Amino acid sequence: MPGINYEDFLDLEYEPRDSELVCTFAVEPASDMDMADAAGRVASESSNGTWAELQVEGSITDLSATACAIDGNRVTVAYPDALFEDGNMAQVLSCIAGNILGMKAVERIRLLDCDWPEPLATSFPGPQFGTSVREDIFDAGDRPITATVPKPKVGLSTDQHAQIGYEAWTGGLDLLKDDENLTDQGFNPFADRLTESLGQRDRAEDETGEKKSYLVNVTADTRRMLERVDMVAEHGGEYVMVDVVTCGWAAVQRVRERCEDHGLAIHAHRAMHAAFDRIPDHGVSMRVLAQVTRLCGADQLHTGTADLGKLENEDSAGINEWLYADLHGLNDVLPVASGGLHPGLVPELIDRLGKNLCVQAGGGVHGHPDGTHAGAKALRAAVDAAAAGEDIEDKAEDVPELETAIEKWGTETPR
Ligand code: CAP
Ligand code: MG
Repeated sequence: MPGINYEDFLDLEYEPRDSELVCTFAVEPASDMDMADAAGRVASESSNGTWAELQVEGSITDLSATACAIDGNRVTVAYPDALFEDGNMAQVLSCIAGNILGMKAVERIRLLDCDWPEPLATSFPGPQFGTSVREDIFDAGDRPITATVPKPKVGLSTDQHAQIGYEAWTGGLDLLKDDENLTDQGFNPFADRLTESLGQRDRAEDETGEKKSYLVNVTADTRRMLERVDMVAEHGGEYVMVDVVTCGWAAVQRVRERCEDHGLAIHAHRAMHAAFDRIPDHGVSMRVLAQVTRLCGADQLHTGTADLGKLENEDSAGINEWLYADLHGLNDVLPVASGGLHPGLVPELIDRLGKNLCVQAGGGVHGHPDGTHAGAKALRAAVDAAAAGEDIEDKAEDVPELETAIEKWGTETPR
């Protein structure tokens, strides 16, 4: 039984077993500590160690994690499978991203990456649909699907919101998404917004002959979320939107279960992720947050714009690659690029991130000089052109709405 001797948790010759969860951390030890000592403490505090030498008798299962590699500031820790409860993301995170983030033994520590072993990964459901939503729901062929989020974020009445949806859908966009601040407030109640927006969706589908869908924000406490998921199914929706970081993954797991009962897809928004991942040498990387979101079962997830948009993003392309890659047979996840996008940025976006994507723009649609409908036409035309390898400036000769968008925002990529 390991006690206060942190060396018990350090073995640089140790080869992790296939069944172990292997995590990579960036560690900056406290000023009075060397890296080996800090690494041992990370493995100790995140498995079965504590600060005191214990006087506990009896046979106790050895659940020690092992700090098994140190490379510069990178520390690899292997966690035995028995440490984890199957299918319990809250418990997994309490181990690998819990107390260690606040330990005095480290000045800074960041959970960079996890290698999920089969037994633990497959104890989670993963996405129901993943990238197949592009085909299964929209028949989008080889282009990215498109989405918009009404602006202003909050304050539009239900009628205005649904009307904006109609204009966006008939302008050519696939998805209308609620903004993260909009759930069930007096100025735009959830139930009314759901039914009115789906009514406008049906109208837009009839007029365009294209499939359209609505990402209604169900985020709340778990009980309310499940009621809202049921309502979406009852009224013929295909999707729900959940803000996965603010509501927590335990709640996402319940939503995933209920969505499977109804065959609904989950769109994961990630507000508050930057509280974990923005400081580069501390916290939890977006890559790991994306891994956790995939395991818990979201079908699509915001992963940033590869630096083209308004927000700081951590390696969108690398995260997206991970979301597409095989994970012990679990479905993949469709990445959503959003935040400060407009039609002029679409070719570079597709160049950086590929076409297996959802391209979303709020301001870049509703800020079009001729309004939402024109903005939607411009975005869809830019996506169609870029996906087909055509120059969007050539396309703009046939699509005046795109020409106006390019005149307004240009095609320059920000530094
Ligand atoms: C986009 C957005 C999303 C951000 C979140 C917004 O609107 O709706 O919340 O995309 O960031 O309110 O900013 P704009 P991320 O198109 O008007 O910027 O996708 O990186 O999680
Ligand atoms: Mg938003």
